[in-house]
Amino acid sequence: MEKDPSILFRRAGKVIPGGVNSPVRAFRAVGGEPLFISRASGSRVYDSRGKEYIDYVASWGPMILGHAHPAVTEAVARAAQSGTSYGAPTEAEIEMAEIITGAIPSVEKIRMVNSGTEAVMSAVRLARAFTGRKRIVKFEGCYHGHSDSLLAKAGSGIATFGIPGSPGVPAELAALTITLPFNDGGALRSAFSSAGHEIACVIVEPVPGNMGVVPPKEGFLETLRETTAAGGSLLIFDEVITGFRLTFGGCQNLAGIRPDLTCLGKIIGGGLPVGAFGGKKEIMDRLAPEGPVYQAGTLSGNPLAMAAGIATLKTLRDGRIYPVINKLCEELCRELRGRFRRKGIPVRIQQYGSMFTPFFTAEEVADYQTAARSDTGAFAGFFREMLAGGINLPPSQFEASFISGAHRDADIDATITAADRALAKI
Ligand code: KE4
Repeated sequence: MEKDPSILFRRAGKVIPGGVNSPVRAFRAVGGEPLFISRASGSRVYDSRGKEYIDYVASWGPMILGHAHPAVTEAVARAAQSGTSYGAPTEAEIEMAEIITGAIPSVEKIRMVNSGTEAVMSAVRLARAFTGRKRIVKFEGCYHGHSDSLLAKAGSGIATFGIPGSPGVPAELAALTITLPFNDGGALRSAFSSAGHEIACVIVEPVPGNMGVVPPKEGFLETLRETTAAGGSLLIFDEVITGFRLTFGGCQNLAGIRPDLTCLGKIIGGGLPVGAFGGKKEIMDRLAPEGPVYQAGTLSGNPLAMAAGIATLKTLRDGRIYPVINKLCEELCRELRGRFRRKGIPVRIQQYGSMFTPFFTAEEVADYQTAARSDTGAFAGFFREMLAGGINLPPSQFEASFISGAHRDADIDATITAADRALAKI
């Protein structure tokens, strides 16, 4: 039955802050009211009025196979027949851990949690315990979830709303987070020359999606690895987005870099709530009950989430999807670049594998300062016209769009047609 999204949004606003359970969904940065999605299948989502959209949000990354993939939905339905949670170890958790440790060589042991935030929060605590140091380094525009130490100059919703940090985070704690410009190896080296002995870890999105897609410059990730190793700090790759997005493993597999700890989420849960953090045995074995570093979770390794994640990873495992979705992404980005160029609109479409972002700026976006100089008003206008044309893009300049295995040439063609119409109007 069709439902008016405005009525739903007003009803939601009475009982949910901002009417949403995650801020960036509220369309505040692009104007208008959010869609209320009633169902999704393949490359499409359907709103509460039944209107169909080609989807590039992909639930912010997890839906690499497309929505309602039968392997995933059948696995979840099957698992649910045996119950939904036990609070005890299950074989499925072993299988998940074996798949991930088999795919990412730097991950010798892994702990399942329920979100990317939890994965990062736990990995940072573990790094502080393992090194006995307090300070952490992150990069401006990278988003690592909403745990207190990581909200400084973050990307995603923090960048979208221009929130400098977040009220409620004690200044004493925020002061322990050093924020540096992404792609600036020199800034990292000087931070280490002045405070290296205090730095527990450096955390980075190896290919940031949370300031929009910003590829790492040649040698940057290597500098992080060399500098942390020399300084006795841990290198944490936050691969919540990039894990199993760019290859069957982490972005680290492609970069040939072995971080000390890796955070995962999104794709490994197949759309159900999952996060994970893993790394070297000698570090991971400091975790309770093996070691003294406490970390826990009622629903960690939940049977339904494991079923969805294992079904997703088994479907990805032969690796055949990656060249296909990367090629579709290249084609879409190439066509869009041509359209904007012919209209004389300065847009920089940055792509990495099957993720992309149209930045409304003429300059190369190499860090958050350049991303922030984009014309977010022009992005919002383009977003609204594309939505009207049946294309569901992420409602923020500082996010990534994703191609799934369910997208076809026809979806790309329809997206280009919608872009032609949108450009005629903005
Ligand atoms: P969650 O706690 O939202 O599961 O994961 C936090 C996180 C950690 N690391 C990276 C690299 C991430 O991208 C995220 C979450 N991503 C955002 C979108 N870019 C989640 C969307 C939202 O906040 O609604």
